[in-house]
Amino acid sequence: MLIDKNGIDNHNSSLQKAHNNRYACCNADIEHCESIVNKLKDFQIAIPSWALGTGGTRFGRFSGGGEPRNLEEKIEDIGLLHALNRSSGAISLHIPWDIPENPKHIKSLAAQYGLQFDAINSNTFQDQPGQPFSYKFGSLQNVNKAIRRQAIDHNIEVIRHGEALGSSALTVWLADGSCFPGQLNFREAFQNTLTSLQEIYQALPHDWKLFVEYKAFEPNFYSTTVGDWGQSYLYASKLGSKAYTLVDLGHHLPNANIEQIVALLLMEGKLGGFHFNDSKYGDDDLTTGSIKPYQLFLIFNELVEGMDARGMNHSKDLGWMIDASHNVKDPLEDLLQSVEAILIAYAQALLTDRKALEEARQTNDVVKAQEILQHAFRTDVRPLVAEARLRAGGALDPIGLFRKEKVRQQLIRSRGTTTVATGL
Ligand SMILES: [Mn+2]
Repeated sequence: MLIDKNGIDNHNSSLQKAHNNRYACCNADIEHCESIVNKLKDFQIAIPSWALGTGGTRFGRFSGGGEPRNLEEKIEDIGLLHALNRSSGAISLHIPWDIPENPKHIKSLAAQYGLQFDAINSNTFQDQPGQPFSYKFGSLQNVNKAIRRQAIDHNIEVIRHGEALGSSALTVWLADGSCFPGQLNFREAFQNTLTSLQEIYQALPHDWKLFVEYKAFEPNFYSTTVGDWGQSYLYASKLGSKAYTLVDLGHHLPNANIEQIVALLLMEGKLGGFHFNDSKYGDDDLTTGSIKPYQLFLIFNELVEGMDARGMNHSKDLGWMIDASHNVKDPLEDLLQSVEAILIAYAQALLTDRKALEEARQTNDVVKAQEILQHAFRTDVRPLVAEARLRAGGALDPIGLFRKEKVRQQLIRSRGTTTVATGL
């Protein structure tokens, strides 16, 4: 392990005094500070196996070196993140990019780092070497039954890989759609997709969930067969109680009110999971909280309120995952930033005065409602997040320690400068 307990302890003691002062101020100022810290400590965000290398665009890819060369090294990298922040205790695999050849070994390796296996992801948006049929014109929606069959079988195979690792959810994201008007019969594409999903659903173990992820556009530019939350909700409702909608922040049209979508899906018991990222224009896959931190807070505000209304466990009852790509940053530093941004938004949502907000709403006091939300958003909760990390055995300043220990340089030394991790 490139970062050990000793290193973390030394790092923390050098920062402890300043941190204690900051935390004491928060504790004096914020009601229920301790209970917020405990909830932060429990909150875990899964890291996808495809986000540990440098991401590319269709124009180019600029690797920073030291990328993980196989699944074992990806697990090591996530173990490193988890050691630093104690909030990245799960990994989400993408098949076939990361097929666990020896699941027992992979499962025990992950356990050594305190990692569990989160939702597992299928891939019918790319053709794989040796695959008999192409997904050029869609997978589960395809007009050709044999192509649908191939895509269904792939998803069932993914479920079996997940079972062997202890996952309990399958995420299906389909690139299916059309690029030009007239290309597809929308109803037929929907029906084919539904029938295919029904077959996959039948193959789910009894305690599994199926997440249906939607996306407004790209790679298809005229229609997407699971294009928005309404369409995803339609599939999830028709499939049954184990099927849920998955919200990916970057998969909406510009300015969509994602917090409202979240509120309604939670109300209907159909929100299954979340993919975090941020965007300025479209599915930019930027670091969570880097562009619209207020939106992230408003989403968490609805998540906390909606989950509490249904008596749900914040840390366990929804699937939380980062789904981003890093084309100019060190992927590990970027992931540390994303997790931090998520925890900050969550902490701010937890300190929102819900009783006062409800009173303001009942009296149509719009000014007061805004004041309450923005008071929470403008509160510096970073000392609470750091305190939660400290109590869980993590580092007070994860990126600071990552840099001080020259982790990337060590990874480059052991893995080389030309390694390319599988993924996007
Ligand atoms: Mn996603």
